[in-house]
Amino acid sequence: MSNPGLNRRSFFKYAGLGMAGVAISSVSKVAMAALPEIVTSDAATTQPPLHPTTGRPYNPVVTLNGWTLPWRMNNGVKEFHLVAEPVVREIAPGMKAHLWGYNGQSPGPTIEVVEGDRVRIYVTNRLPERTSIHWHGQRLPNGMDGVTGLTQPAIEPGKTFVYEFEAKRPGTFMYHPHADEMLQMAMGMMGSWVTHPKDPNFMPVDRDFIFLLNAYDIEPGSYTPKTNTMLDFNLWTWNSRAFPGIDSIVVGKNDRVRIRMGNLTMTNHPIHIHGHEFEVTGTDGGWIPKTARWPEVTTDVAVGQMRAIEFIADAPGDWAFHCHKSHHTMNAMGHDVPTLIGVKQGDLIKKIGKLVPDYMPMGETGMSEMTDMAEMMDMPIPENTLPMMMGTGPFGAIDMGGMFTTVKVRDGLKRDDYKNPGNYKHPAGTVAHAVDREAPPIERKNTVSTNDADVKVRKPTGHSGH
Ligand SMILES: [Cu+2]
Repeated sequence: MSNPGLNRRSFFKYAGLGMAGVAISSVSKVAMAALPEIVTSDAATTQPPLHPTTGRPYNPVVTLNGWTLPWRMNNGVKEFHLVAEPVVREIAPGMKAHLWGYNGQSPGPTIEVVEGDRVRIYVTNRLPERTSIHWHGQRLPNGMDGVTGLTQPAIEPGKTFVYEFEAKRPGTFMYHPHADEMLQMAMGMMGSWVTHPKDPNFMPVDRDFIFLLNAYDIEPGSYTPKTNTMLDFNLWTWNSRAFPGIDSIVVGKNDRVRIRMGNLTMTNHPIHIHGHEFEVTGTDGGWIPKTARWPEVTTDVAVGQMRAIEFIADAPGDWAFHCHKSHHTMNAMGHDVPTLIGVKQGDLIKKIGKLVPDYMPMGETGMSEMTDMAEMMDMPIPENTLPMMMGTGPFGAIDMGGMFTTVKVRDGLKRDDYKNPGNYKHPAGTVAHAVDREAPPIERKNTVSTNDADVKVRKPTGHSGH
């Protein structure tokens, strides 16, 4: 492993340095050595794909703003070690959240195995309450399904459990607790799982991305999510990041691209791409035969679902890629604000100002002014809070937040080059621009008055030019 941002808090490391016998003297060496080392990451940026050096070959995925958990081979069994623990996650520059997650981050690391692998996962609980892990979508023995009380006793704080099963079905899955589930998932406990096909040439792609849709309700000025919120979340995130904190999806021109998305929020997300059409090629139930696919530019990902989409990235540019629910491309300040378009606030401000000295009018011409104000930095927003719309592009404010990023299609990228290539350079004459001409006066065909009850509507006469 040469990924930056990874730390090894391992017994083995200290033993190797001759420091054994200090902290571990009270624990049997045999018991300690039986557990795989714990690898953690504190990076909130996308880590390079982890190419397998042991076990069977496969084409690794890239976890958006995340990473893949290294494993060790033990007599032919792939062994992983997950630690459930409190973590600090940067949601976007300027805001950190106190979440629960796995191995230093929320979401936890992606687990990648190959169809037919024997997998053993140790789960250590460093939370203040009991937990378990459910392996969403997997074929496994009932007792490995991770439902506290139903299929296993809870993993109490300080305890380590082991799960073991064969990764039977190739596809995309998720993992999350099945103990105090509402609270633990609202705190960020979840991760992705990919079982690669035995045959690396089955449905090959050039770039393969994965992330989870999640959501938080963190009051402006605070750090910890409100865990009883059912629908009114104020941070809509991909892998616990909100735009502009979500990395771009960087792909080469003519690459076949797969994006796998799992939804562990409380509502559906219609995910939309610009400039391309895709097909849904997989769900958490398996891969979809070619004859059963159809073209789309938006696909709804319902709660508890995974969708894998695929497209040929043949159109160079910086293409928006986002949830189509407009409230989900907004950050914390975007809620509970009255619509004030067209409301002249001049006199009102003076009156309110006497009662509330800090009152700040907003929204008179729409909400874009919010972005401008935030950027001018003269707008007092609470500490640790993201303005509702952020992000700057080459042409000005992008007015977005939440579940939004860009697919950047570029010529001549090297394998494993996922660096942000900067802004797209548009060929001359291909950018929408202002015209220096007056718009003609509007000629109204129908008259509808909303000013009085006596509304007059003239019906079309059948020859008005349509
Ligand atoms: Cu959404």
